[in-house]
Amino acid sequence: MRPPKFRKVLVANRGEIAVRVIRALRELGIASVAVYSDTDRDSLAVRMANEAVHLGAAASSESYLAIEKIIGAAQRTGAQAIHPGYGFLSENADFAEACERAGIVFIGPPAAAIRKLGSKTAARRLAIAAGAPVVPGVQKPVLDLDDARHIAAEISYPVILKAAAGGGGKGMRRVNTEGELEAGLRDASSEAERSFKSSEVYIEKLVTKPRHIEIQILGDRDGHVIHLGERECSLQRRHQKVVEECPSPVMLACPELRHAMGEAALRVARAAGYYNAGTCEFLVDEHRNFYFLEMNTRLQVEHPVTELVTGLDLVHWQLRIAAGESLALQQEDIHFRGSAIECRVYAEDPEQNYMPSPGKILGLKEPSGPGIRIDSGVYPGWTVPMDYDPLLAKLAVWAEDRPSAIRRMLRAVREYSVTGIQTNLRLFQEILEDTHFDAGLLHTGFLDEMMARRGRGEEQFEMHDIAAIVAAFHVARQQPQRTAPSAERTSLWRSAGRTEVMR
Ligand code: MV4
Repeated sequence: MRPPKFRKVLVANRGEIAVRVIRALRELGIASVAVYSDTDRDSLAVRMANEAVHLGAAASSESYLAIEKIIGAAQRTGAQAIHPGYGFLSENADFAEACERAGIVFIGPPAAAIRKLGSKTAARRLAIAAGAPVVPGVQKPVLDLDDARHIAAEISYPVILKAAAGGGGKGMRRVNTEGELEAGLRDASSEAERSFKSSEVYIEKLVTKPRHIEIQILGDRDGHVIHLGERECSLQRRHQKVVEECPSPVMLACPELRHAMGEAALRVARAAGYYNAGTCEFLVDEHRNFYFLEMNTRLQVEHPVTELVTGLDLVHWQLRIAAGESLALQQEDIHFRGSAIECRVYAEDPEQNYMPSPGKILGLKEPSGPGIRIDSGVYPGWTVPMDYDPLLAKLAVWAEDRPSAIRRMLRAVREYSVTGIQTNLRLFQEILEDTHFDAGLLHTGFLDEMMARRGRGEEQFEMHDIAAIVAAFHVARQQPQRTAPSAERTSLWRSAGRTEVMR
């Protein structure tokens, strides 16, 4: 293999993904530079990197989102490239362009593709032009209630209202009948305004009980693009993925669906002039019709399940493509073997409606043995900060088939022990022992239904709860020795008539 073009790469991220990228750099003989905020001074990534540069205060705006600080760190350390990980600046076209202007390689897609695919409406138009199926709907924002009535009648109920300026479920409302439309439009618009500073919403046909299945894409700068199969990501809580797996159980019953979705994803990627790693998200209905939702222009959290089943190292390929190498893989070279499942281990308190549970990790016992992979960003004695997403680690397993993978994951979860903070580990045991999960009967409402079956529906917060939580934050903020949760990390919002504290 040709020697790497990069001698040194800066990792512009934190936690488990920073450790993951540093490990890939070590294997390729490339020096690593970590960047860190005040609260991450003793982080595992800082300990493992060859060099580390302090960015500033815990607030992301002062650290992991501070474009000029990060580029300055790369210039001062002589890094030839920057890996953005996921989240933070990983899908920020301005950052990608700032890197290129500074003569630093952005390890990801071209800024033009990030910009093109970053707008949901532009991505939908691009997908339609590329011949990828999209959900029936009208992408232009509704003008008023009459316009909404007309569009919804044309699409036919049930419909879904979505915020034009953002995603992730905020500003989304299901409307079953015309009688519900006025209230739905009012609620969706006001939440869209609060969340995205734009009250514009548009209407789509509701896909009932959909699966959320995504296709991994890998392309080089010469326009050669392949897909690496699918990931089943339907197990989500409040639009946060919890358990992912590869292959999707639905593909085992319908392998031609993988080919059709893979081809659609490739058409979107080619139309966008895409290269490096990316992911096309789809909804799949109960009749196995699939609909393009959006394309994520970054490496995903859940990439390990694809790596386990294909045997490829996606971060290695990202680095090689960014260094100008051609993708020496053809579609026929991609084979899928066995089954992989990933559980995202969060510092969350199941007794407090999965509120973040920061604090010092007193004890840590991680599972091991055949087919176990742990991508962790923590160690015993590390204090999980309240400033960022509380992901501790990803536990992934591989086995010859899905039933074996479920058994192996159950064994691994039972071996996993974290003391000093609360975690969501017990939730995985419930999921893995659930007969509907075992049968592969997955859809985006699965976890809500499973919890309802177990008599533990999502708790609702009353406004007096909110007042108590806000007061607690205020008190915490007054304590000199503690940093209160940063505003950008935790926000309260109303959704579908209930109020939840959301990360
Ligand atoms: C939908 C849908 C059903 N029908 N669109 C949620 C956030 C954004 N990614 C799109 N989402 C959805 N769009 C139509 N026409 C259901 C969802 C949805 C969802 C999608 C993927 C993963 C989890 C989800 C949880 C709730 C709703």
